[in-house]
Amino acid sequence: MIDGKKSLFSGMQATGTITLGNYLGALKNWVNIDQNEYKCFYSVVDMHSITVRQDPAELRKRARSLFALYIAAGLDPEENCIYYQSHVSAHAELMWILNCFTYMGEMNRMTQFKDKSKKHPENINTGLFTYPVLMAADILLYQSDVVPVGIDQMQHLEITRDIAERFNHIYGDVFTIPEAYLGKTGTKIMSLQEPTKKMSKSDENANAHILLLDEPDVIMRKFKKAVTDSDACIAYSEDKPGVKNLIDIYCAISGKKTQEAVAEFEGKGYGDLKKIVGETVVEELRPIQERYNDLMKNKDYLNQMIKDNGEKANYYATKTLRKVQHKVGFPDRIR
Ligand code: ATP
Ligand code: LTN
Repeated sequence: MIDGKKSLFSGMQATGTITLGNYLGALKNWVNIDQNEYKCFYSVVDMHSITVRQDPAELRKRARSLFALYIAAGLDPEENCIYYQSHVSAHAELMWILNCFTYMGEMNRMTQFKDKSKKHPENINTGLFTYPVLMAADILLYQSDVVPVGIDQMQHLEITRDIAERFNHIYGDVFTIPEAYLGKTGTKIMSLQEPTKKMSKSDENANAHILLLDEPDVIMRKFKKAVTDSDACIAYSEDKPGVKNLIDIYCAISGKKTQEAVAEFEGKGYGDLKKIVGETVVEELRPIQERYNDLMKNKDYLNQMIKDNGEKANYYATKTLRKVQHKVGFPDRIR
């Protein structure tokens, strides 16, 4: 709890322009969260990003772009604390302490580490290995009650709970034990080219994903090229992953139920389906893109939000950090 409200934390890496998958699986859910009920912290987790080699100028640009996209998608930066992880040094400091309460065996089991090591065999660094401990520090610093994440992050959330429980067991009630929050539109959005694989921003085939800043004609073209099957009948089934994915996207945006959408497409062909879904996506993203373009021009406003929210995040994070430092036996600061 923070200021009498439940505390909520989430973050996204600034490793590329976010996709429709990130938006429907994460960002859109965040926007629907009731701010009267939750005190929300949304971080651009740039410290996590350097577990994979990044071009410095590019990372800075992407981090700012993601910051603006959070706001453009509908998160009010006066109500939600939106900030850069690297501007709050408590994340790294708490991570060090938590490292000393995390076992090698636990980290060895993490599937994301195994996947990313395979993908980048030339750079299996210890940051990649201890990535989940930094994530635990993110969450625990803000005494988070809930953490909206996609299903792929559940393993990291469980380890966060284990670390927090271990710490509390030794030192008393220091950390809130967080719960995962799987949002309403939590469906996994799949690749448009290989619909059995998730849509991912790091996919090398640009036709496989819709980026949030793709132009309308690009979006329409990508949907036109989306892989379906040779059957020409619009049905919602696991045997038809391409069609199922298009229907899922349509429902996640329109709020319609699957059956309702299938009935609506009855008698129509795949060409119509792709066109309608493409148009729905274009219309959903249009206002976001417009707001994004305005924000990126409004440098002073964006800078002010970065500064104010960075200070706010620092205030809450430091409170927890000082408590933890005292508990483990670090000498208190002399005032
Ligand atoms: P990368 O391709 O770089 O591994 P990613 O696109 O998988 O990244 P992340 O930055 O790891 O994205 O994820 C940010 C958030 O978006 C997470 O909460 C994750 O669960 C969610 N997410 C990512 N991809 C999808 C998807 N295809 N469908 C639904 N949610 C997704
Ligand atoms: N690991 C997450 C990003 C992330 C996060 C967090 C999500 C970093 N810290 C804390 C929720 C809470 C990812 O790769 N999607």
